[in-house]
Amino acid sequence: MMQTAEMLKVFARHRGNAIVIPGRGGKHWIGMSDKPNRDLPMGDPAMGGHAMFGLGVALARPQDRVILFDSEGDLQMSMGVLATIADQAPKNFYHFLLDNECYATTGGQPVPNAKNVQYDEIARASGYQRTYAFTSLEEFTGAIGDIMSQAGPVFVAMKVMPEISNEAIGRRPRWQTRSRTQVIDDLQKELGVAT
Ligand SMILES: Cc1ncc(C[n+]2csc(CCOP(=O)(O)OP(=O)(O)O)c2C)c(N)n1
Repeated sequence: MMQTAEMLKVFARHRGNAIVIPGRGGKHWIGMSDKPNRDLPMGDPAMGGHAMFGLGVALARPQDRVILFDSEGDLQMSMGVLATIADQAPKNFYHFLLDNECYATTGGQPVPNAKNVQYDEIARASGYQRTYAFTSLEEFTGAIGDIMSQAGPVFVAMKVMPEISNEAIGRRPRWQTRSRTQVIDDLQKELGVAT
């Protein structure tokens, strides 16, 4: 397993000008992103929606690369999205999965069959042409350059250490500095898209 923050540090060197949806890695990404106006941190949205949101952004912005950091609890809520993404096959879409084998945000409850589900194989069987699975930061570091230099859609499953929170969500320090509306507004301005 790797630390999400360490993995994101490595990824950051390959981000280029991509739009990044940091998902449940957002609390780490916010301190290391060099292009915050091209980030779409959604905070803690309804589970299951991140991948569809990412697909929508990728289809709307074919000229930009779109990177999504999904999580396995979210993905299990809406596994059918993998077939939809493979069907649409956006060349600019890079689908990363933070698999910590539990629902860390809400106290670490186990995700069904967490140790045995092979998400990269599910993505491949759903039609993704390129899929990867990494358990160590070293392997990930060695492969990320090549992964980002090829067209999407690509799926990259990563085993990450759970960072379990038990404090009531309302009492946790807020890492977001912008509301969702502000985040979308900032990206639209950055891209020169009329609002
Ligand atoms: C539909 C829905 N149900 C429940 C929640 C409460 N909730 C927020 S995060 C979370 C766990 C998410 O698990 P995972 O996607 O694996 O990410 P992790 O928290 O482990 O980083 C839950 C149950 C929610 N946001 N949406």
